[in-house]
Amino acid sequence: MKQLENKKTLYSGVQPSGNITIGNYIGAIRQFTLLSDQYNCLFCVVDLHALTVRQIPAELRRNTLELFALYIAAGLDPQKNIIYCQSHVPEHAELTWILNCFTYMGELSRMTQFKDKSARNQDNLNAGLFTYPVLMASDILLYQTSLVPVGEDQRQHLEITRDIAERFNNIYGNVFVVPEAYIPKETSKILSLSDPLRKMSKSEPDGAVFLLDNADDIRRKIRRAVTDSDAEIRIDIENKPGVSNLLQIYSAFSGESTDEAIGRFEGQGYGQLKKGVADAVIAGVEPIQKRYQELIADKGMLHQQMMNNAERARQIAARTLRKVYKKVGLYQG
Ligand code: ATP
Ligand code: LTN
Repeated sequence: MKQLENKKTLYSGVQPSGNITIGNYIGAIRQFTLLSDQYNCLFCVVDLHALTVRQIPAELRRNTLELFALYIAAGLDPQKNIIYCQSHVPEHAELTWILNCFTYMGELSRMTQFKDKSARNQDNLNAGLFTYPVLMASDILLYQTSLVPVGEDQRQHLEITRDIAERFNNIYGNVFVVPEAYIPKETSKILSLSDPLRKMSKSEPDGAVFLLDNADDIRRKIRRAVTDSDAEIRIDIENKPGVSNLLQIYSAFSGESTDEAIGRFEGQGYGQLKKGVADAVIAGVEPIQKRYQELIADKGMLHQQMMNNAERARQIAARTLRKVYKKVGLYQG
């Protein structure tokens, strides 16, 4: 127990905004499982973030429980780690208000995710989309987090989180731990199979393989993946993004390095490469799918675990929020 307390804190979150892709798995959830023994970990289903894009209520509720089950199915233990739902811990929204007052309009307008998402949601350019990174900073800072494993697309959000934490600490003393991003190069950006110039994304199902897809769908999607015409198997993100992406997916699921993968498939043509990738993905997702089906069959148990974990998260979050309220001068009696 003592040793557990000495570990640093790791925090990450995934939005329940749709089905989880193998990009989310390789870039995020799988990294969590690889790191979880070395840290005190919190993994969040960030449902408040998902609201920045219009959601169908029944689907959001379903996706929330499914993502919770998937975290566990992927190998994260809800007893050792704290796996919980963001809206169950009201301190996230409360700290967000305070930190909004320490974040500049200018820095938020430079966020590329805001620019991308607002271009794609012209009919719903809401203020939540703009202050999304402040809610994310609150998630991270509430738990005195040292390490945040995320995909490349979140690098800028980690930088603004650090800036907000440092700005606050400079005024009020050391209130927040300033977190580091953990973004391993090879797994941080899995590309769309239909357009390998864009990242694979759960809100863009075209070009995405989902973690719960059946074997036939996985084979079909990978067989159709866009490649190029020179038939050479090597990593070259600039000139051969499609083939490089397939090699990276293969490597993540098979456990072989990309060099070993190149050795294995060299000279065999893209058809064989795609078959090998599909086999590796299917073998990798199969045990997760099996465990997931068992878990989702007992919703009562999942619900209970979710509530217990929210309580554990809340105790930590409340401590930080109390300190922040005091420091900024809110009358606490
Ligand atoms: P949305 O399409 O709703 O924005 P998303 O697929 O981008 O969703 P998020 O919930 O925003 O997924 O991200 C969850 C985690 O997965 C984050 O750490 C993010 O960086 C990572 N991630 C998302 N897409 C990829 C990808 N294509 N490759 C690697 N990591 C990714
Ligand atoms: N914004 C992230 C999800 C997210 C997150 C977090 C990740 C919300 N809060 C805290 C790490 C830590 C995304 O869109 N992928």
